[in-house]
Amino acid sequence: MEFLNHINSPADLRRLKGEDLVGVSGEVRQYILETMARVGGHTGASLGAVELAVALHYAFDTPRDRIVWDVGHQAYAHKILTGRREALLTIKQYGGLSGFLKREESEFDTFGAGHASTSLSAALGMAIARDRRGDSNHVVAVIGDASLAGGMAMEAINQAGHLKTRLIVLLNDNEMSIAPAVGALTGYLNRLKEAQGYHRFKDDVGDALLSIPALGERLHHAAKTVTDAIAAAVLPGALVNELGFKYIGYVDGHNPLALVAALREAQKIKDGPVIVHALTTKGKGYETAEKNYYKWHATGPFDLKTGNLIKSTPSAPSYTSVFGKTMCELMEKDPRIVALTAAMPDGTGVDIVIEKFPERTFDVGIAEQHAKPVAAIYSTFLQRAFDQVMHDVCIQNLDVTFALDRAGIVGGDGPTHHGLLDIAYLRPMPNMIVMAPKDEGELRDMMHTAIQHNGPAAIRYPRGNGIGADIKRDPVKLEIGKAVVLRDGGEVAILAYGSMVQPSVEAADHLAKDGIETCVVNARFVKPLDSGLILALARTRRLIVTVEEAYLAGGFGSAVMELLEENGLQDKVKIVRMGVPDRLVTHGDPKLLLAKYGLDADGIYTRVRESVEVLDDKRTTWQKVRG
Ligand SMILES: Cc1ncc(C[n+]2csc(CCOP(=O)(O)OP(=O)(O)O)c2C)c(N)n1
Repeated sequence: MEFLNHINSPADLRRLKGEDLVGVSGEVRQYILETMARVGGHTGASLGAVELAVALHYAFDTPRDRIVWDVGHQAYAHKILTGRREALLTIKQYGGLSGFLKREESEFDTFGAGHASTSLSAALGMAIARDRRGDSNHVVAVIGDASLAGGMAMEAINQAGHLKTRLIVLLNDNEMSIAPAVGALTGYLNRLKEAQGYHRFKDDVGDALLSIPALGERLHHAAKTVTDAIAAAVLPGALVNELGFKYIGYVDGHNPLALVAALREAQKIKDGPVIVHALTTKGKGYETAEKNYYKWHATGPFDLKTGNLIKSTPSAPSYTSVFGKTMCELMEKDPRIVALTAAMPDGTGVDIVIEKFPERTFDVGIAEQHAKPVAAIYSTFLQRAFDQVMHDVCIQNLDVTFALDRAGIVGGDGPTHHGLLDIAYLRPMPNMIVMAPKDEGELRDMMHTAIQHNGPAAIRYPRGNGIGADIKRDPVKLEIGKAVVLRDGGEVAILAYGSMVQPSVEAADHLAKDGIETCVVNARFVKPLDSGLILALARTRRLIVTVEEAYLAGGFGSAVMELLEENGLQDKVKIVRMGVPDRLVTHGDPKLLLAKYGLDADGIYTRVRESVEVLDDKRTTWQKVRG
């Protein structure tokens, strides 16, 4: 690595000659490929943004100039150029680099990310702060075409144009989200590319773009010779013009010199925001990834020579695939059902539904805020639709099912992607039913139940594979608000929710061997709770342990405590709540993270044992006092 070995910060990059940038980009691309082949990650997205990162750190004085990446999944080249080259091998692993952007990780990560469409608001805020300070640094937001269509990004565009704030937006346009990008804005961007004027611009001055330095002057000269409304590489497009943005484009997003030239032109614009429109190819430079851009957005490890993914064969199907197949079955039986996804058809299992029912399946783009009625959305992404769930669905008691994939600890994607809040944000909403299956068979039952139910319902299920339950049998309608006692006896009751049922059963087996008999309940519903059963347990047991893979605050255990308090039983029984405490959960192997919070069979066993011992000690002391 002729160049990379000597680039430990963007300042090193900026010492190189412009013509070296092609070589640097080649090395960065190769490095990403070799590393991703070993550890996996957002391979295709990051390959597509190599030259963007190189050009940005070359053209701007980072970190004084601030680059704000949207989502951050495409920023591996940025990580490599900002002193994290070696560490890239640890990406998404416990204790290693974050898969997205993180302010604690680097001064070059100006804004933490993970969710889409936030960069423009953040960058606009930074630009306004700069102006108030009387500073002169640049602020650049880098955003993909799909994320640009997200509501938050649109809101920021509206505000930036209105304020005329000096701000640069680098649009990474590859016509893709994870799946092909959808929506009117995508159509607009495509028309922009097809417009005659822009082609003329490209033909007439394209070569000039490559010849830096002194590019600006040549461009001005060339532009004067173009007869239509193209002025000095600042081209007002219909949308951007109306909204107060200048437009520079389009630029070949894999030509670092052209990009540097365009970014330097953008730096000269002082009187308002400007969009630099770069055309890129997802998976650029790796044939398999370019061809299968959809699958290669993110990958596991792969064989660099063949491009074959290295996959272990799972023992049971994933919850996601059980969801997708069950949706198809349910939609076959009931023509009223439609499926929705927000830019995640394959991640949520809706991809097979689209194939079978193209007319009844809708990809709404990265717009979680307006999806209805069986809406398959990751738990973490539904967070941004809180008000829409309440206002648009619960208040009107609409018949909408929310299928919350990736609920709980998700692993490598870390704190932005863990789905730990859904119980807390859904539980207070009137009319909402909230449930979680103990296994993939029960997921099918719950989908069937939610669809039969009139009114809003949410089902949360974890990332990854099921436990090998029977998914052949027909799904059955469950009684809403009814829990199931899986094992009875003893003075202790473990109330487990969703993914925590299985480890609780294992813990109970282990406890029984120690002579501690426990009752284990599959709660099924956190709303409505099975109050009859829980109150009866509170009256007859010494200890109730609630277990959930979610934040404790506002979660399942909280719901149980509220129920006891409402019924005056809060002092009757000792309650221990197990779940995730009030702190950010890092990225890493989910098993390891769950174990860290005691949320596995061993952890549950230990906690119950300790709690029983404390109670026994108290009992002994009390008996001694009584004499
Ligand atoms: C709110 C939210 N919804 C969904 C996602 C999942 N997601 C990650 S990257 C991505 C595609 C983004 O597309 P684009 O902005 O065009 O960037 P590209 O990957 O094509 O470079 C999606 C949908 C997310 N990160 N945040």
